Amino acid sequence: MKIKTPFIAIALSICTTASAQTASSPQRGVDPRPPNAPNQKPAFAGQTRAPERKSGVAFDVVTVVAGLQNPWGMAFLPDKRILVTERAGRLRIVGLDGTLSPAVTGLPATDPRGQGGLLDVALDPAYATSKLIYWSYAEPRDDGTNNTAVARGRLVDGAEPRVEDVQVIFHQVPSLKSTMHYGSRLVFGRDGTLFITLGERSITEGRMQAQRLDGLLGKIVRINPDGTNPKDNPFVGKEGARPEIWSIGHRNIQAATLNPATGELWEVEMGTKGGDEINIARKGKDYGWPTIAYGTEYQGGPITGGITAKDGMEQPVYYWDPVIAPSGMVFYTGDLFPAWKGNLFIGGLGSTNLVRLTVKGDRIVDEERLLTDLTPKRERIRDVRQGPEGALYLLTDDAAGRMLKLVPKGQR
Ligand SMILES: [Ca+2]
Repeated sequence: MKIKTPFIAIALSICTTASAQTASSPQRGVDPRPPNAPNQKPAFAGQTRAPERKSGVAFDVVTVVAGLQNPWGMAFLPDKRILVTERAGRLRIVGLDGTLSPAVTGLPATDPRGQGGLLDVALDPAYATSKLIYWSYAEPRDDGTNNTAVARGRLVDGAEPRVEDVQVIFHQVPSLKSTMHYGSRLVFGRDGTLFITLGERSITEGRMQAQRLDGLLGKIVRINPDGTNPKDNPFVGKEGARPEIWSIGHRNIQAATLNPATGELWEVEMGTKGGDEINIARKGKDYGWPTIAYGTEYQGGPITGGITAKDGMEQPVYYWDPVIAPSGMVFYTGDLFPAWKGNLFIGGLGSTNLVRLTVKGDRIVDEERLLTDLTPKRERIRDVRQGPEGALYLLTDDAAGRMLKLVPKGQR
């Protein structure tokens, strides 16, 4: 692939000092595997296979706690203890000494089949006074269908923690018979509204609704913390459109975070075979799924009409072919790793590593893969967060999953 942009020139100059080998082949990218859709062309230079640049940062990987069953999301309490979800339906609190609390009681039942269960968790922006926490989950229905839902409740701390005054503030509609593509990262915007990233439930019936305004499959929604709809959402007042919708045409978004430089919502979504993509989720925009997409169907063959671009539909900032199967993302803003400031970190489930990207404005200029040799085995990375002290925290997705933290070498 021929890529010529001013960004590459910048990255190349960095590479020259960092690694002679990288500098000699700067357009190779970090993934040696061939693309699944070799005939597809990026919409702009640098949209895929950014040059590899090793940041050369020395760090230790510390196990914070082991024995978590498929942990999915985490949130830091003001006293630095950590809320962590286990997909089977448990919310627990990791103490400062690494001990795990019993399951927090009072949460509604979840549907833990397939990719479902208890998923993300977030603190209220005013948690210090409200004690409210929010969580997303696969919500079972009496007729055998299910949907993504979000609830909030007041955390009552102690030896037997519980939530009280629980309110379910969001239900994805329609419910479907599927155990996949729940999306469900929770991100508070700077204005205090809550973004919920959603999936299209994988089955054809759901996929074909991802660009429709009368349902919430394949959308990012934006709600007030009490479940009401912000009056400045893009489709409020439009006949036949759901007022919760922020953006449309998404596949399955398990990672999203605010860009600290702009306050905009960045997200990574699971694509098909060769089409994982980063987007900046902007108000009212259409991100194209399933009309446009990179990659191919997992069972083979083109997606929809096999096109990758169309007027009125947004191009991803970046895409991966082959895919990483992303989950969890954060822009690093801490002081423990000065060389990583402003970098975007994304967890790889399928790639079983941690992706580091250098971001310049709305573009990705280089890529690095970290934790390619996690022991005792290669582990799927489910979530990535920055701790209050500036360490990077990860969850590994396994029946015996772990919470890990990356700290500067020798500073554990
Ligand atoms: Ca897209």
